[in-house]
Amino acid sequence: MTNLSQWLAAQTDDANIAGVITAMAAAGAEIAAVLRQAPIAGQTGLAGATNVQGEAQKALDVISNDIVLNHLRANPAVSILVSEELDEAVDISSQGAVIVATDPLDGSSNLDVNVTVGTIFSLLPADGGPLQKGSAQLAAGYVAYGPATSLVLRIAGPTSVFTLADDGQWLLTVAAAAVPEASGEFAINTARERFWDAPTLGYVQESVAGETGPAGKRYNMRWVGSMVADIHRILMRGGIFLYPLDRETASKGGRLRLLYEANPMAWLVEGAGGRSTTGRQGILSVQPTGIHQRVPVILGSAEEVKRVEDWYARG
Ligand code: P6P
Repeated sequence: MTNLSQWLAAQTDDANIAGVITAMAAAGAEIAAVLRQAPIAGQTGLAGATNVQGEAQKALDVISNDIVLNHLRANPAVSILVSEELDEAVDISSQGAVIVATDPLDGSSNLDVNVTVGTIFSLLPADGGPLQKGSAQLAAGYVAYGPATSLVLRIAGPTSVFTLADDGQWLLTVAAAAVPEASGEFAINTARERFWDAPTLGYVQESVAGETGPAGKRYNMRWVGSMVADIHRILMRGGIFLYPLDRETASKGGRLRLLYEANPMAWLVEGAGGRSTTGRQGILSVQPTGIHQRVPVILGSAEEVKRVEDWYARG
């Protein structure tokens, strides 16, 4: 089976990109080992601090952030690190060619109940600074800490999936993920219905109406509450993920973060033939104004995302 270094050699001749991806993969393998033992080590609780988002930091949020930072500090290609867990961007090396934006442990509120969580990361060219559109990404990826530990990566070609072997190697298990254009599965937190705008409500009601409704087919609903878990399902079998702008999140611009959640996931999903939007524009075309900026996130099977865009286009 192809391993990560062989895949990287085939996908890019840029040693900086290959080096940073290798470092993030190593950080992911280290975090996976920590998570497997966390309940025994008593590390699933709170860290007693809050992050810039005002969210209570879990001990493992801080530990995961430190692991990522340690691996990146050892890598001369990295110029700046933007992390969900750090208020300000961290200067790593003035000679670095690559900016890394990361959510070191997304979905950590699920750790206490042993649900899949992940590390999400985005690579940007250093010369443009951290506030570049997602379309400028050099690469993106995530590590999903689930029944298997998966590393999903895309540079400029296919979105590929690796599985962490017992010997510590990342082995290629899906060479080119392909998000089915059509799907009968949507992922949204339906407890927020009272906050939804008309397009979101319209799309969900059409879907729930099933075979006799405008969509003309039956839908199922899945919501893990861990973005990496929901997106990995969509990458593997299709579906649509929605965390739309709603009346409660509007003042903040949305719930999920642009630089280290929306952009990398949009890069990966679009690389697999899926589609992404804020409802009003493609996620990768959003011009960031801040490193912790939030945006509405709708992405997945192209036909489903297009139906949501059509609802927004009706105004
Ligand atoms: P809600 C986890 O906190 C997260 O950032 C994403 O991983 C997940 O998709 C979302 O929030 C869940 O949000 O409102 O359903 O708890």
